[in-house]
Amino acid sequence: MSAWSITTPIYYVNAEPHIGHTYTTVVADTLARYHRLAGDDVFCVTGTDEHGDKIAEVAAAAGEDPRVFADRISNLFRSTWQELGLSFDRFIRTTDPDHVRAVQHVLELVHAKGDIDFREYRGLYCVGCERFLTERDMVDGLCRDHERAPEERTESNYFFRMTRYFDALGEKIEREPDWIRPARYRNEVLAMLREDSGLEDLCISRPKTRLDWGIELPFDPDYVCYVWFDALINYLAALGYPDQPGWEARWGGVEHLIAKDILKPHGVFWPCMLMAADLPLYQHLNVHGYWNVDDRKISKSLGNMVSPLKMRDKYGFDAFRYFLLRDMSFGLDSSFSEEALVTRINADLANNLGNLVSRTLNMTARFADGVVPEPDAAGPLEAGVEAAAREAAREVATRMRELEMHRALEAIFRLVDATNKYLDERAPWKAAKEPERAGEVRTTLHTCCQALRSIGLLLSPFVPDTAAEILDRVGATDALASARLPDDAERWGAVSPGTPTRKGDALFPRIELETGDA
Ligand code: ME8
Repeated sequence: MSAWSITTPIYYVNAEPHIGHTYTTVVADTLARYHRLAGDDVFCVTGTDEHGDKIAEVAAAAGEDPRVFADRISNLFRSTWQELGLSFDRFIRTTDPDHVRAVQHVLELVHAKGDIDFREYRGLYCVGCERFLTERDMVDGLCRDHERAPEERTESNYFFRMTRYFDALGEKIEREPDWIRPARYRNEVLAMLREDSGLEDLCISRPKTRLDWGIELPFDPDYVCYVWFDALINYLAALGYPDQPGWEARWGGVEHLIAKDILKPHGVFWPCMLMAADLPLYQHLNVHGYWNVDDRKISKSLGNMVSPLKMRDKYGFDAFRYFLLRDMSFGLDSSFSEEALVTRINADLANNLGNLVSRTLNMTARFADGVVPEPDAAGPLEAGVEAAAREAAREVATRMRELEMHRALEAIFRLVDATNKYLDERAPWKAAKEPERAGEVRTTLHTCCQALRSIGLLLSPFVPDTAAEILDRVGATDALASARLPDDAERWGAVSPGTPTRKGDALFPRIELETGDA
């Protein structure tokens, strides 16, 4: 048994959950479900990131205390994931007392080691923004938002001497090519570490006179901690660092999931922080691409955020999560549209999978009194379906290790296709008309019931409710409780002859796309 601790980013409480957050959270949930079924020890973490300028500003704009504001949005994230059946072992908030303790603990360690020093910083400060501006914040020398010239100011701050770890980090990345994956992001991190990238030591404090919504530095009460230094430590705090039993074992198997937008803090700041605190590095950094909506970047002003609850209400959440997992190659960008969603649901779920389930169980009701029939000896066609189940189970195991969820689903649907094709070849609706072929009909339906059990087990991490329904209809309700993937999905003959089956309604009725929906 191996330990798998799966993390999502902790989301800022300045936006409501949308398709992007939902994707990472669904991937975490799918991996967690898969590894639980594979018998691994799984600990799954998500949460919210609540400190810093950004949150203080939106709270002020809403006329609310930042704590009250953060409570409200954090609860919205938590309840959304709960409503969608995405379950976590820990929902961590950066305002939780154990997180605050963990951050202060790391700050003390790194400070004691001599990796934090106090420096004067000189820069262009915008009074409207109450912060230092970067090149990107300015147009023609004026603040982009306030259209006024920033003033030159000097401020003293604490800096984390991160650059001294760059060589060690670069060596680690060279030594373990899939540590940051897929490879394109590993190469991006290597480029960040090169001297000409301009990446310097990290300013990790904000004077309270300017911002007090943050965690106080344990060695200087006039300052709070910079929000990224604070937020990254959630991954340790959520596992019980520094003093809860068992955190080390969990930390040993940490798989971080993020999108490419936050590669720098996770690929550079975080490993440097861990090295400075003399802690082991994470297992893998898994980086996915961006969802665009109707080929445009998601943004509040475009109003194209795509609410997961609305998608659930309209199409069912299994259909939506199937689309997310099937239509994005992990690592690359992908585009969402309702038209693409509906096309995918109709083709894969209504036609392919739905038809197989309804054909098998309708004919079992009609020709076998609704119970799994006793088969005759299996022939080459039956052996072909069994081999397809074996191949699917093994390929899913390989693909899940590589985080290629879309390929895992393709493999499962090859089994669905093979079973549909087998059913067409055997055509039990014709054979049933000839009494001397009764044995063949029984064998055919028996084989399809076994295949449905394998399909149900394999689909369970991806579309849990649908999979449970398929297993229930085929009389394998308890299969999930004791199943071990991948072996159990290969086990043929596990649904015994005589087991009652149930027809049920269409799993996924075909959807007609309303004009104007897309
Ligand atoms: O960055 N496509 O929080 P955040 C795919 N608090 N994924 C997307 C996405 C999109 N269009 N938009 C958002 C933060 N995401 C920090 C993280 S972690 C210590 C601190 C997902 O609310 C994706 O996982 O901006 C991305 O990395 C994350 O939301 C950013 O969430």
